Amino acid sequence: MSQSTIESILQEERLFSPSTEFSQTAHIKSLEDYQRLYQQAKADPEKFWAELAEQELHWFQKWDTVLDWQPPFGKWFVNGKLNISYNCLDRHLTTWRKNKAAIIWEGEPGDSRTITYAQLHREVCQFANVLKQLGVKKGDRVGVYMPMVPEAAIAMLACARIGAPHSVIFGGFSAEALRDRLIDAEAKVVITADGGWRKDAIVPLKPQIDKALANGAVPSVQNVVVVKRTAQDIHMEPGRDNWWHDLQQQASPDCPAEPMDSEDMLFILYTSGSTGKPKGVVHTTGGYNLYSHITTKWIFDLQDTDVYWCTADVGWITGHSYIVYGPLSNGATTLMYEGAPRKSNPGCFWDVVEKYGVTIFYTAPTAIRAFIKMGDHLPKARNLSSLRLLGSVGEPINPEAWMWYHKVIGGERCPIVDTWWQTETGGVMITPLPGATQTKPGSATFPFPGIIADVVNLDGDTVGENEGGYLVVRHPWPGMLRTVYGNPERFRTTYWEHIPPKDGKYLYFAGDGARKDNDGYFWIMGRVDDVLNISGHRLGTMEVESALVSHPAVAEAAVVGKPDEIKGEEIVAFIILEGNCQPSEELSKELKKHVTQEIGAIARPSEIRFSDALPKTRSGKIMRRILRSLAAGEEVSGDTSTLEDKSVLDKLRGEG
Ligand code: 7RM
Repeated sequence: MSQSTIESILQEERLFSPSTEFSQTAHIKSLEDYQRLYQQAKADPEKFWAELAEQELHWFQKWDTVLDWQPPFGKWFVNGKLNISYNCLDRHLTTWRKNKAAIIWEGEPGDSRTITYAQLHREVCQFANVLKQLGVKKGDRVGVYMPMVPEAAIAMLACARIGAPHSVIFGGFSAEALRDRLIDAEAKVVITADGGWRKDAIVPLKPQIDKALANGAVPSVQNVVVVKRTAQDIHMEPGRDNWWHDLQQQASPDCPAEPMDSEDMLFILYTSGSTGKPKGVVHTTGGYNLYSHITTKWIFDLQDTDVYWCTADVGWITGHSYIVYGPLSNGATTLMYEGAPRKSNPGCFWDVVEKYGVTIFYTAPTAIRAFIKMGDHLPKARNLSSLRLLGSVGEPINPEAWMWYHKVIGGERCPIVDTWWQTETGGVMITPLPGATQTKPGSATFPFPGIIADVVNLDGDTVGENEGGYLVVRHPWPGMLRTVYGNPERFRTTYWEHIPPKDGKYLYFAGDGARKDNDGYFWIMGRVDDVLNISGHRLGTMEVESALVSHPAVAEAAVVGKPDEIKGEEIVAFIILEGNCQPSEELSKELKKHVTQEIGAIARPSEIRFSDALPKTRSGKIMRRILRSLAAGEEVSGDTSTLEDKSVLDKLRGEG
């Protein structure tokens, strides 16, 4: 976060109350209601979650223990049996929602489709049978590498229906990143499309799959299913590749949902950490179903008349919890949009809001800041009066962006929910409840009922009011990750032992810095580790550095984030070249392209700085703090006494 943002946040005293109108019909109607729920949950968390699980979900068989906590390993609703696809589909078919729109899809260029609950159920059952025919069994992992089309949600729900954990890989990831994830997950089948639409152009997806699977690099993969979306020529490998529509047409629509154990794995989703390769975050069936369901219901105040739109991609956790599972489990209408604002159509988001009468809109601060720059005339030329609630996610929202969102998009009548959470938490953890919470621009406000969040020092002790510290959670919750796929040690050390447990009490370490103000409001200050947040996308510095050093010209690389007005952060890479290589504009371009090939465009450095040394401690650690100051063009302040070679600083300044 930039210095000016921090200063404006520290001065923020404005308070915004939900309108009486909004509160009256909301699920949680007042601050007192919230506080009562919060206290009940705190006093007896197991009772609180058990009552909700009973009321909100359909169980084939009830659990016998609510929580089995063997820190840091937790099991929720032990021996309960359910299926999230049943909760998202079948149970709505016996109600009037049978013919309600489940998914409204707005595609590019100009395609659209509305799928009712009955139709979605049929498609999911058929595709579940397709997977079975391809030999996918309960427990087998399925990779999903798709554009934003309904088939992505259908594939996820079909996997869940037969108990095959999915691993969705964002369509913007390169063949290399895709291969790493498919290998780690040992995927048996991969679902993809020929291509997707991105800013008026076709992005090839199937060729990336071919590249990832070439030369038997992922031996576990036996079949690929390809949705025809963009219809360009692609290679189809005989005996391996199948067209979605061919298989789907022949499949029976009869496929009862498999009764899954609460703790059966529902999905793996890869996310970046500060060290090593991305981690496969594991979520399980019962706890995740409940947590994504109840957070969607209360935080977005879902009512049956709502048209709900979350602009995330299904390749991220926000898409999992708040495009697919949460909204569908609640029987809501969820909108999926394939497009993105672009020069040829900068007002496209507002066109979608107007076209479908969107009532709830959930997006990221980076998008809001881009909208501000595009100009108020775009939203002002559309009728946005259907909107009644706005949400923000992915990174801290600066008060200026919050105020613009409130005034220009929300017409000063829509509550804003600034939702803090992570891939690991499964659902939103710190957030306003829109009918109850008075909001302060830039603050995620209070923990969701049942979430015991705190700001602590490295000893695990609560820090004082307005003092910065580490954001932690003191009690397990149903949506929490259960492990890191194939690496329980990494799970333990990254999240639960970073702050050493005391007297058997384990704290979940989120990796974010935070502060609580005099009124108990949480202010999230950004990552405290080497995780970057580029336009709300999470990336590890190490990942980008490994990509850079895999280029033959690079001897050493150090990557830092530099504050950016729109993206939040952008990537600056400091590079030491191999002895026989010379810095050049051309090489700089080539290295950027290389990172795009190795990881994807989201990891492309915006700046390459060649150097002949890096600031290191005597023990050889790169001092990123110094590089961050240099990248931001700030004075290097603070302690530099551990710097091994002080002349490095002058050299680096000369380069900048
Ligand atoms: C949902 C998601 C998680 C990281 C997290 C934070 C940052 C997310 C907010 C936020 C401030 C917010 N999952 N973050 N939401 N920071 N205010 N409302 O983004 O796993 O991809 O990223 O994102 O640093 O640790 S994620």
